[in-house]
Amino acid sequence: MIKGFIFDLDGVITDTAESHYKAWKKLSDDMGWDFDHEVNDKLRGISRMDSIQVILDHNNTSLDAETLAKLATKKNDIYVASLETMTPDDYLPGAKELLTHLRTEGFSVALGSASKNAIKVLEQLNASGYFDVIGDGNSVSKSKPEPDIFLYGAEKLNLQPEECIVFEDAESGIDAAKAGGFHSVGIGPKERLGHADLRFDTMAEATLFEIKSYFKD
Ligand code: B16
Ligand code: MG
Repeated sequence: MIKGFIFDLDGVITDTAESHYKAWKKLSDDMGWDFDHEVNDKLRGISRMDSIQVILDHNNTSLDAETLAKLATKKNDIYVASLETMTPDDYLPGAKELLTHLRTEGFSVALGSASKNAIKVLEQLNASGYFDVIGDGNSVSKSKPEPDIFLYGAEKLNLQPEECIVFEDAESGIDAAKAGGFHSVGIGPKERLGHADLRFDTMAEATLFEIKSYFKD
């Protein structure tokens, strides 16, 4: 029986991919690295340090750990500054409606994001009240596709993985949900999320009615 929901943040509740893109692009331009939207799409759902490694690999470059950490911090400062303009109007269409519906129906709800800035994003959206548990990039050390962030959320909700549905926009996020024994809903195209149990192109289609119909016991 489904008792809980665990939501990814970026790409499910709100769309920060373009803000991440602009921050990585600025850093890449400063460093003389090649970076475009295709590379940015590979960063979906993966941690900040894994992201900078993907960009370096794309540029056949390597740097020492200290320099890498400094550059990742520089990118993060640009990204965090851009969050100041985010408002409660910036939910992805349908996300706020689903979260509200889950609250009304008494489901347990956790956040399971790779982002270390998740609390800031939730504050900007005024969304913290929708979540019983917040799991973010500071909660676990192994990031997606490892299942740790979702296992953390389920444990804090006092639920078993098979009692929870994970919502994800990233291929690595659905991999993580499956590795942990969770049900999964993918938000995005089939080419990326064809392995999710259930998939919608956008959150606007992900109504509680549709979800309950699919996951009924
Ligand atoms: P930060 P999610 C992920 O969030 C993003 O999709 C990914 O692009 C980003 O690199 C990662 O958070 C880390 O973010 O630099 O803010 O710690 O999709 O797991 O909610
Ligand atoms: Mg995401």
